[in-house]
Amino acid sequence: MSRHRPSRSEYSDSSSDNEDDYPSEITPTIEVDTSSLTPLSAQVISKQPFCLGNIGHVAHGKSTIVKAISSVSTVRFQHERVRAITIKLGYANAKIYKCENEVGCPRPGCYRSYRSDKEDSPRCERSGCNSRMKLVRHVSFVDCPGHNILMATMLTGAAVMDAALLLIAGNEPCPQPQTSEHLAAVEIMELDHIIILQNKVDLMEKAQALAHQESISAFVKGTVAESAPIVPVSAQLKHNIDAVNEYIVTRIPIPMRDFVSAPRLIIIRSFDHIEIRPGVMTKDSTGRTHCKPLFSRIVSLHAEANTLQFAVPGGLISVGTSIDPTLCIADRLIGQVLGSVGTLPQIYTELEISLFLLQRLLGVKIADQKQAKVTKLRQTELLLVNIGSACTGGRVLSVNANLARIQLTSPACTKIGEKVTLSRRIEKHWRLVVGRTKFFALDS
Ligand SMILES: Nc1nc2c(ncn2[C@@H]2O[C@H](COP(=O)(O)OP(=O)(O)OP(=O)(O)O)[C@@H](O)[C@H]2O)c(=O)[nH]1
Ligand SMILES: [Mg+2]
Ligand SMILES: [Zn+2]
Repeated sequence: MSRHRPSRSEYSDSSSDNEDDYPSEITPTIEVDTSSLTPLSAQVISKQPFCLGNIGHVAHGKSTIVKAISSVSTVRFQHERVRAITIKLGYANAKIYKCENEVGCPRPGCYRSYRSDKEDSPRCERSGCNSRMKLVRHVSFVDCPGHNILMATMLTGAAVMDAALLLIAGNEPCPQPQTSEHLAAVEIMELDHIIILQNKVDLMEKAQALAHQESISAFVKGTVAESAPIVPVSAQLKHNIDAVNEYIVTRIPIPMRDFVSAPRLIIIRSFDHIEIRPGVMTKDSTGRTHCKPLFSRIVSLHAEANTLQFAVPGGLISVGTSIDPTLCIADRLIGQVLGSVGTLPQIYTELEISLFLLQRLLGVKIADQKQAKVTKLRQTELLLVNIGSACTGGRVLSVNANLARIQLTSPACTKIGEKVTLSRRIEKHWRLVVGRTKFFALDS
């Protein structure tokens, strides 16, 4: 065993106690020439997508558009079905193809999308065209809940998005509260590739739809979405989905990926030994939190239905480990970070951040604009802190004009310079109050 490996007793594995019990045929060494990989390399695009967030106000059609593009329903839980709203982050992958018959199959009809288990060069389905279609994009939708009480969940999703589809229903005035709040959140995450979908146009007259489109343009002026295309669609009737696919291909650049750096989920070979931080957290009698990282090994890698021999950055990857399942139930590990043993960033309990208060509260409807002004952070105030994908409470220890020191309720594994959002409890629910924040110093 190498010196960097944890000792046997530190493993949290519930399965085999003896490493040598792993059958030899499932421990292949996978040769990957990382220097020649790109996100469009055949072996990458075919298996692994990049992340496209679906954001916007409740019931504006985020889940319906995911279904229209990917043929996958993100509604997985009984209580979501009953209430007909999204509660947890939904996931679905889709492959987007372009017909190679440029003359016979004009745009946007030459763009089509399918589930992610579709082969890489299927035949075009347009009658009379027998050409092959080329796989041009592979996307992983992160379908956010739009309900105003689920902002914390949306912020967790925002941490993994490479680009976003902002859904705005045409049958309601624009903007609705979570239209603004979600847009502000992705702006803080420095996401600048956004496509606006004006949904439910099947319910509108043309003149009405055009007037509504003007109200969208006015709303996004001066925001990161100012130059985003606004595509009229009916997610329900699957109208104009080919145009949405075309915009995804032509307007969203392939995220730049680093395939060669030292590992933190950069390259994970199957059966590597891994560490998860902060791991299991316990409080001692003095109230101090102790973290015990989890050690395990990878037993499988998947991107939705695709089994992966190796994983590169991009899209959502499910990593099968031999960790005791009771440590993972009820989403207990959400926000934790996985990487090779000994390579993960530090665990922090206190942050010092530079902050930029939002001028107005975005997530609520308040008739009186004065009330909607965001008041300054107060010492001892308890906030919701999202750092990367970690989400925890935070007590304000001190604050001045644009600096605050915050003590986290539970420690986070993160790095200096990571993006942070702060939300305040208003009328029982978390509302985004601080934008454009980065922390630059902290205590571990
Ligand atoms: N008429 C019409 N109805 C639509 C369209 N798209 C979605 N809907 C309906 O609008 C309702 C909400 O759609 P969802 O896709 O669940 O909305 P959502 O944005 O995912 O909602 P949350 O996740 O709860 O925020 C459903 O009843 C859909 O059938 C559309 O293009 N036209
Ligand atoms: Mg939904
Ligand atoms: Zn064709």
